[in-house]
Amino acid sequence: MTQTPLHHDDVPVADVSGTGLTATPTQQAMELARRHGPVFRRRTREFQSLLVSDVDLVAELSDEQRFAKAVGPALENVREFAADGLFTAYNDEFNWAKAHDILMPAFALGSMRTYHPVMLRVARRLLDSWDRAAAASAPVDVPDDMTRMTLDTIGLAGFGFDFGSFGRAEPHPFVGAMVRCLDWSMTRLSRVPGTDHSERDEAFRADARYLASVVDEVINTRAAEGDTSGEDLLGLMLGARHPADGTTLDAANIRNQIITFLIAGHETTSGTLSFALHYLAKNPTVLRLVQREADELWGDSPDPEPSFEDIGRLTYTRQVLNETLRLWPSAPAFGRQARHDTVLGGRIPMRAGEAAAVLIPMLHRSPVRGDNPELFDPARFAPEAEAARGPHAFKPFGTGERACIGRQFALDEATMVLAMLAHRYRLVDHAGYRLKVKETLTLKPEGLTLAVRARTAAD
Ligand code: MNH
Repeated sequence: MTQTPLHHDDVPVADVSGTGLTATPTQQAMELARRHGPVFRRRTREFQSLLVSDVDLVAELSDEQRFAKAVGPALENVREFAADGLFTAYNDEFNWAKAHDILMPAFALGSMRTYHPVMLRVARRLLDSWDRAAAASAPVDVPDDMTRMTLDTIGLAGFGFDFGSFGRAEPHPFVGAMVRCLDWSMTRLSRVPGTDHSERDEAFRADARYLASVVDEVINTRAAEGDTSGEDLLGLMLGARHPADGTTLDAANIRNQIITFLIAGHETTSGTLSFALHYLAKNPTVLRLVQREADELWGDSPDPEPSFEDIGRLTYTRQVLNETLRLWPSAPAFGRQARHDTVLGGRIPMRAGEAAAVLIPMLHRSPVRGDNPELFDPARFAPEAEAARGPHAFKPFGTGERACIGRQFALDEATMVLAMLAHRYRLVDHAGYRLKVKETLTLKPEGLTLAVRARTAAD
């Protein structure tokens, strides 16, 4: 998309064309926002972005009459391997509306109940693995294990495909290839013109081909079972006809959707759970409250059987996840573009098609949060307190009709797993971990390990 921004305004400009984007562009942008305020232009050598974290401006950008999703430079790169999948489709691409309509039923409230047994089964794989680590007094690699758990869950719940991640010494190779593809999409934004990137691009294409080969395996596994119908994501993709024209999704689009869901369906949930475990290990009082909530449901049963209804009862655990997503929204930005010429905040002219990016971590630290926005405090998400802040102060799942389709899926999965882990283990910050946020388009706590011990009556 070409942009011809107007400049007759007083928006501060942060020029980073000298240094370029760093390896942690979100945290770099957060620093720039601290310096330049809640709306500024970031200028690199190649492009310029309007970065917004002011609640009122975000409320305007969320107005679907005036703005729509923008597929910005980063998502343009992701399109190189996810093409017209739901996440990276352009608003006016027919396959977006078609796939959205066909796949929506899989995310209706009633469908969440059908995923519950699979989520529980995979959660138990995680507990078995942590039990073994506890018995051996070995620390656990938190982001790796959360990734094992969330990848197996979306694989089984969405596609009936078992990645078997807990039976592997290293995460499934899909994960490595995916992380490198995401990283390529991010670092491609900060390339110095004139330098040779053919080696990296070749490696990227090999990784993208590998992701596509995993998709073939997923489809062939279903075909071998002889039944391509069904209510899960893959069944809907292969079988469901669009009401408007009676056709199913085409083969190329199905592959793009499978790649999209295998990535979007696990990577961000894994980061969120990893950050949440970090905060629980650092905040014993909060951990205690999560444990109390779980104990009330499951007593001291060594192998509880959480019901689907239990998830709705884990309200404090949900607050912990919301507070985690406030501080480190694992998908940290989303783009919005003007539908027609307009003026943002009464002073920033935007041409039709011109885009702004919402810098979610800074929106979530805005002055409406009070004096100490850096403090981890799940009490902020007590229902009355959050309702008073209105709908635009908290946007970890984006906004509008292109908001996250998997939000309920992610929250159900994360809430149950977090409560089950807190119920069963004492989390020990054995290494005195200092939070370091790794960026590969999404965010994760780098190098987080914890020691886990079975809880005793005294805990
Ligand atoms: Mn999810 C879109 C964040 C879990 C599938 N997701 C988005 C967007 C954000 C987001 C932000 C909007 C991006 C944009 O406007 O450009 N998603 C998350 C977070 C979690 C998450 C923080 C977990 C925590 N997402 C999931 C899960 C799935 C999923 C789980 C699937 C099972 N997300 C999607 C898809 C889209 C999306 C698909 C694109 C929807 C669309 O544009 O129609």
